[in-house]
Amino acid sequence: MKQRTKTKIMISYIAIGSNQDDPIKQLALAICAMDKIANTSMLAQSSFYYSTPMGPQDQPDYVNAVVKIKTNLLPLKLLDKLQKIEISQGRIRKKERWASRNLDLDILLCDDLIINHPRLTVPHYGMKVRAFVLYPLFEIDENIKLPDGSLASQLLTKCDLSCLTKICPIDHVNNHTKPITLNLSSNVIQKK
Ligand code: ROI
Repeated sequence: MKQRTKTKIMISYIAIGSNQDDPIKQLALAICAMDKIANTSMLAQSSFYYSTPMGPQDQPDYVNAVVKIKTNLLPLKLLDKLQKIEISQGRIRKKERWASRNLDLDILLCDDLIINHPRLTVPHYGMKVRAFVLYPLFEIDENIKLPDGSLASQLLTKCDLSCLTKICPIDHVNNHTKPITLNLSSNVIQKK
């Protein structure tokens, strides 16, 4: 395991998901809150996407996005900050696995680090097979690679993109009650 104990500037990608309590607002608030984390700055933000639930189907669709940040925080300190944001937005951890949630902030990548800690696994354990994570990541950086060398664009060719619908990036800020959608099912891993 590569470990980092001294602070240094690190690039990290965070996945955001919500399917409760006005998900678009949850994502927008979380991005504002992340932007305010000390020693951290927002470098890029993907569009927002509606995505059909992975796991139990008797729950609302999710809204997902990914952000790219630059931070001086160590990964576990960053995790603390993200969990604080989840709690401040009303997240209650349920016993049920894969239950609905009003906000999930998952660290996907921290530079090229591999972290196996009881509190944190990086790269995120599910990211290689989750279109709702890989596609927004690819939107931010179409050449992005995981520490094992796998390309997000390559991993995406094995994912079903029909579960994703892009929400117009401007609309999600101004008029999120009437999102304009773009069906991605015919998208052949090409950036629009
Ligand atoms: N499904 C989708 N589409 N998006 C998510 O963010 C998400 N998060 C989860 C589970 C329950 C696995 N399903 C999801 O934690």
